[in-house]
Amino acid sequence: MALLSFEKKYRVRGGTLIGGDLFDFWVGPFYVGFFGVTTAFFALLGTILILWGAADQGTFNPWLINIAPPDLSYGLGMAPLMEGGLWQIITICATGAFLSWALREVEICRKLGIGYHVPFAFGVAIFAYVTLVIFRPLLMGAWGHGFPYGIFSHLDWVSNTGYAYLHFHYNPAHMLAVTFFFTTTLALALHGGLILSAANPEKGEEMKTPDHEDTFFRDFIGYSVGTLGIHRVGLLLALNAGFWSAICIIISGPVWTKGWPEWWNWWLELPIWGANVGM
Ligand code: 07D
Ligand code: 07D
Ligand code: U10
Repeated sequence: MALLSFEKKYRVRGGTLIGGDLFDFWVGPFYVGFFGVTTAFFALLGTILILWGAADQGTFNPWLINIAPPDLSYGLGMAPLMEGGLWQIITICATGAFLSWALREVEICRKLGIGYHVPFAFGVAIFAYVTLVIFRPLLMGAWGHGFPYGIFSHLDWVSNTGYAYLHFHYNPAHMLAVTFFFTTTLALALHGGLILSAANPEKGEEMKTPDHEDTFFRDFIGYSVGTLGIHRVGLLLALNAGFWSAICIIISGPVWTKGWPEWWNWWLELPIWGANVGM
């Protein structure tokens, strides 16, 4: 069914989580709903506050805008607006906007009668963000541990935080997350490549079937995970990438305060190496 006629058929009321019929309408291509309104509210307010912070900072250069969290000395209290208070309110707006966006996805899934896989996946990204700016600062006792909102300044935070643990690559959960990110791109390249190779043939040639796709991988590596299965694998890989990212940062500080290379001493200290240890 063509997209436009399908939209006409499915654009009926119902499926909302909250607000009943009140916001159950579309603006152009966008479904609104209660959570569309809350998204717009939080996104607009957050953006205005970023612009206010930028004006106070004296630059509207997008690369240089920097909204910093409060100094560590404010602990878990509120800071004055221009000393981190803006960052605190923007964090509330961002979290509110991301959660609203996820719930709007849920309402659209309910309207369509499809599963909640997409909002669940976005939930993992939100979990990583909330871990960085709420859970970890809470566990470490100061909002100042959150990352600053700025394109380059947030990179400085990542680098500084990494070196605070001497060599972040030795963080075992970071290793898992990086491996999942790399594997996700491998899987997507294989999947995109395979589908295009079979479903988008040269002019004049016939489109091939899923049997061809299965057979390619059976011939190649002895096994095909199947046409539905590859989407399960892809989702699982991507969700794990985000999940282990959240784990790798929540354990840096709240659980492990020394350099990450030192964590690996447990391996050297296993009682199986005999007397030659360290030689
Ligand atoms: C392609 C979907 C579109 C999204 C885009 C991002 C903004 C920010 C804000 C001026 C894949 C839109 C950007 C709305 C404007 C102001 C104040 C998604 C796509 C195009 N980062 N990060 C970037 C965010 C963190 C890191 C780019 C956000 C952590 C590194 C962009 C968050 C850590 C590098 C950006 C966030 C970290 C980047 C491209 C939130 C660990 C880069 C992003 C809310 C996760 C790369 C200059 C992209 C870069 C980059 C946005 C968090 C590390 C500006 C919104 C603290 C090492 N990050 N980031 O394509 O070029 O994502 O930086 O958590 O090298 Mg970052
Ligand atoms: C947090 C983004 C959430 C986004 C949301 C939506 C909008 C709307 C609107 C476009 C999690 C935002 C949407 C704003 C936009 C429109 C219209 C995603 C988030 C909710 N690292 N490292 C990671 C690698 C090193 C360090 C993660 C690699 C060094 C620290 C990932 C390398 C040191 C932290 C990763 C490498 C170091 C990380 C990031 C290589 C620095 C983190 C992905 C090859 C010296 C961060 C939760 C992520 C983390 C993180 C990869 C190197 C430090 C696994 C490949 C050795 C301090 N690193 N890293 O988390 O885990 O995405 O954050 O060297 O905090 Mg690392
Ligand atoms: C997949 C797939 C598949 C497909 C697919 C796809 C995955 C098998 C069948 C999808 C994939 C693609 C299309 C490929 C490309 C995608 C990516 C590379 C991912 C990254 C995407 C982007 C970078 C695009 C991001 C764009 C967005 C998020 C749209 C921006 C929209 C808005 C700002 C409007 C937001 C809507 C809201 C809030 C809902 C409510 C609407 C209203 C209230 C109306 C408008 C609002 C107002 C009047 C108030 C003003 C406030 C605003 C606008 C708030 C925002 C504030 C700002 C400052 C901007 O597997 O099949 O094919 O296609």
